[in-house]
Amino acid sequence: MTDLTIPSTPTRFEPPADLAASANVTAEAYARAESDADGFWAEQAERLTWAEPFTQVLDWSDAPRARWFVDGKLNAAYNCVDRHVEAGRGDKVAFHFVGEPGDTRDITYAELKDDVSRAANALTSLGVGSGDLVAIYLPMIPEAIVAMLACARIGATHTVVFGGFSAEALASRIEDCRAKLVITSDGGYRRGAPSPLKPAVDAALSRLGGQSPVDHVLVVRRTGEYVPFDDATDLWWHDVVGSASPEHTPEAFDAEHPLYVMYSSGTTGKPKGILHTTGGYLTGAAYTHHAVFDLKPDTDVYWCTADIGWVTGHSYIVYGPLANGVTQVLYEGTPDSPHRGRWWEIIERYGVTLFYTAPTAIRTFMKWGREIPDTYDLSSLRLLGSVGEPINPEAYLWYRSVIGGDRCPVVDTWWQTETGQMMISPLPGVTAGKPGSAMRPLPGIGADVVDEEGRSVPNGSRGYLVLTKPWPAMLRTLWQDDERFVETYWTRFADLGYYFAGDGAKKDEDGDIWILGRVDDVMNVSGHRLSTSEIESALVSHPRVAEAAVVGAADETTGQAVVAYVILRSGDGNNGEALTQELRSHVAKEIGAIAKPRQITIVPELPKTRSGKIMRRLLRDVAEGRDVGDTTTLSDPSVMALIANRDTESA
Ligand code: 6R9
Repeated sequence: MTDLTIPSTPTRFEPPADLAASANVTAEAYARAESDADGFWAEQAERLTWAEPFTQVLDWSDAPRARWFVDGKLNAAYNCVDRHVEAGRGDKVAFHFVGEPGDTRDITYAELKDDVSRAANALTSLGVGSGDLVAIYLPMIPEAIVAMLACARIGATHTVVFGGFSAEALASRIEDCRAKLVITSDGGYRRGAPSPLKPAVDAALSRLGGQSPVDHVLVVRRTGEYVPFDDATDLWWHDVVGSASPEHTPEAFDAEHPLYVMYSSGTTGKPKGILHTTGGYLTGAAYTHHAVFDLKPDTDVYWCTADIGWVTGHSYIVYGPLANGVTQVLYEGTPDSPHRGRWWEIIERYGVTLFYTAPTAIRTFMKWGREIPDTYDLSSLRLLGSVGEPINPEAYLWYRSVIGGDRCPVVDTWWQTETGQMMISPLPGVTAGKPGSAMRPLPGIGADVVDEEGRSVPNGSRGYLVLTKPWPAMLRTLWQDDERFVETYWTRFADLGYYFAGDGAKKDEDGDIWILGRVDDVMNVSGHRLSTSEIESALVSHPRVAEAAVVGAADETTGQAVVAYVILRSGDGNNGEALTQELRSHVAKEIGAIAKPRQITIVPELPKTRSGKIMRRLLRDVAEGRDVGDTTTLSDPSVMALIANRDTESA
């Protein structure tokens, strides 16, 4: 986690007067939701268009398995697209798409409706229907959103796999969810060059061989580069979708119909398939997007820089913003292609008013220097959001001042793939924000910081972050692993019925919440969740590695960085730089480039307790350059001296 030092008297920034005066949500919302939670959430659900009304807000009788908006029926794609067209807003731009090479495309809601309808018809013609799983492995191009909405429209459940993940990671996800169809592209543009995607799908399918559940691969042409094509399975998107009819009548699905599965790193090597359903999820995403960004759909231009391969892209590029009918920017590439002012140039060009990004990006821009954003006109901005990891006060202050011109409030939004929607965040028209604090649970949300026994800690103390009541966008279960769902989130404080978030937090003297980072073996690298054991498994799958221990060490730019300690199998061969490079590439191949260790140190032994548990805490001390703390529980305390030695050699 970022080394977050909580100042004793934090600075506070009052909401701008004009924003407060016309804010979508005022302080009353907290009391309203507190006194009548069902009524409050029913009101939020009315933002959506229901084909059949719900008869009950929440059925919690089988807790922790929730049913929200019981008996209600709706279509998520209709809510995100058609109803805006029917309301006469078809000409409104849904997306200003900016490709990395500089190509741009404006897509109106009417065009989006036609595209989604064509894709829905195409999927149906490929035999995909309600209850089927579709894997989406695409760059940040409009077709990614069209594909997600087309699935939702026909009741197929999508699982978007981040384009940076490797063939191995893709194969395990396809296998776990038994996807019938994979939607991919020849590639996308990254750092000024085409970067292929389809070959990873081919490799994943050949790895699965006869076990592969996939009937077809639908390929979007983006880069025009050559791709091997297997006529038995592969189809071009422009052929199949391009020739399909733009007429499609959406069917209404139950509020609890599975909308998507998003795989996320857990504390074991096997990623968790987090399941989100339709009515509650869409309500939670749409309400928080409206409340936390103070969204004025007629005038705002919104830009969330997340990738649709992560939950932030699902809730705050696709479902929340489209349900709210806003105009947004969609950008394909990296912040430094072709130059380091690319993002600010886009904000200036499209007059972006609401901007949502991650602390790791902000820290990178800080390193590049304020001279870069200073040359652009960023005066259209009126609100800035942060997500993915704790934002250290320095980054917050820089963001607020350099990007926000000291005029825009910063909303630091804490939430997770599991929560589906923002949970702890300032309300921009109400809260006097403190740099570094996510502040308070949003209206209708119950969150607390508790001790080992689940008792609320007094102000000024640290503890575990818990969620104390159900919320509409909560995960419903883990895909085909309900037992792990209960075990992971609901067992630790079972008597109290609390959801265990896996984060440590502190309540300051005013009772405001500061998130301190994960308390489990999950790392946060540039806002991406990675599991230590997943990377360890990748390392030990290399023939030269006998054992590996991975820790997340504080890193100035990425929040945490992957640092690995490896014991080699005996035998000859190179043990030096060439081998560590090879191991780094091996991890990239097994999981993806984001999981590549920053540093690998080859050690003779790992620090273990007498019961054989690796003491990662000690390795983290070494990785972060601290004196090693208490080693008395080690079975052999002398190993730390050996490791510390190796670490200085390799540094
Ligand atoms: C949305 C998302 C969830 C984990 C979460 C926490 C960290 C996210 C944060 C934050 C401090 C914030 N996290 N937002 N920590 N302040 N505003 O990132 O989902 O990828 O599932 O990660 O990220 O540790 O538990 P996900």
